[in-house]
Amino acid sequence: MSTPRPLEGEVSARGLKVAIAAARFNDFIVASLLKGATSAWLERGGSPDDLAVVRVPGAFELPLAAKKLGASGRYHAVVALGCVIRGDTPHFEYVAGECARGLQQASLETGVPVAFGVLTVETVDQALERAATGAGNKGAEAMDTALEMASLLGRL
Ligand code: INI
Repeated sequence: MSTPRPLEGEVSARGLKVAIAAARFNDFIVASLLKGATSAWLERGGSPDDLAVVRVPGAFELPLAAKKLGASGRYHAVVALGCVIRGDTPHFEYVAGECARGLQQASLETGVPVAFGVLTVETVDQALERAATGAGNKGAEAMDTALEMASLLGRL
């Protein structure tokens, strides 16, 4: 007996509306994630008119914005972008942990995919590596994940 063909989503932005929620904290990194996510959106065939960008103060605020965007019914997916650097904050675990937990909760409660494009790193160098232009930009990867999940949910 042959293995059934897996049901998968397609990484295409055609016909989709997506919202990006991006933290302003550590904007020297988040701006590059935002650039990566926006470029990926356009490369995957998205229209600039169908991409919304919302800014929040820090990573801790991302879950509420993601939940509200998801619950609005206007978007097929949400991409959350931020950067939490351990060296910057003695409460790293709280900010990073609550951000991750809250984003997952927002996704599960709204049924809208929320991609986790939030860097949680030890050093600025690690953050710069993951926000560099081209392959490995975590903002671009988060956008691709959001598109794939939006497509998959439409097929389930
Ligand atoms: N927010 C971040 O996005 N990254 C950080 O590294 C960070 N540090 O270092 O504290 C950070 N703090 C702010 C936090 O997200 C909230 O905006 C703030 O606590 C107000 O609720």
